[in-house]
Amino acid sequence: MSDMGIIPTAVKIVVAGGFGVGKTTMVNSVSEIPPLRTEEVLTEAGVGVDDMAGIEGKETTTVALDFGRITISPRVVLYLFGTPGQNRFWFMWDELAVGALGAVVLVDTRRLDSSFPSIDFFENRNIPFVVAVNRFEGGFPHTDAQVRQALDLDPNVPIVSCDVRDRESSKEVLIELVQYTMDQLAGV
Ligand SMILES: Nc1nc2c(ncn2[C@@H]2O[C@H](COP(=O)(O)OP(=O)(O)OP(=O)(O)O)[C@@H](O)[C@H]2O)c(=O)[nH]1
Ligand SMILES: [Mg+2]
Repeated sequence: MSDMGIIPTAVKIVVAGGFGVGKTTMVNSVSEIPPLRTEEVLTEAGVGVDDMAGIEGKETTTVALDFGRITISPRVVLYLFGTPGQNRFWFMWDELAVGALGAVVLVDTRRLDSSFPSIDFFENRNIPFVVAVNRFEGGFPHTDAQVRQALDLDPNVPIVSCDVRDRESSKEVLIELVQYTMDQLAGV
């Protein structure tokens, strides 16, 4: 076997979802390098523009991107790009998605609708994605079938439950995504 065999494969993954669903938290919890965050304090200027229902304690928002890295096996390194969640920054998304192999769409069951645009985005671009339900306290205990129906997901799109503040939990989501993406590429 040549030495080339141990060079890890760099894979670009997008972490998406609506405003305040936990994208930045996920990239931060799993990254093995100090994550790049581009957050600004939510100010009075956002009142009436940013929908804060359910996330009243939130103080900052991503204005450009989150960036992190995680090695999930000796051969595979994931480069994570977290998107901004607010509508007024959606112009960034096309740029962030270039070359992405797959995506995580995070959802908060209290505000499922905020993640609809993310699902459309990846469906339209044929980028494989998994839906990760972030377990906020006070979230509704939906079954996977209910989430699938509410989000009108294809039967094969994986749904996983997670706590994005927990490194192992976030890592499991990424492993599920890589597995699913590989299956899609192999035409399974
Ligand atoms: N209770 C609880 N709080 C969480 C959880 N995940 C994230 N949070 C908190 O929820 C808030 C939103 O998290 P962020 O990671 O900033 O969300 P985001 O999706 O990056 O937000 P934008 O960039 O503004 O779209 C933060 O205050 C987190 O600490 C969770 O699973 N449970
Ligand atoms: Mg963010």
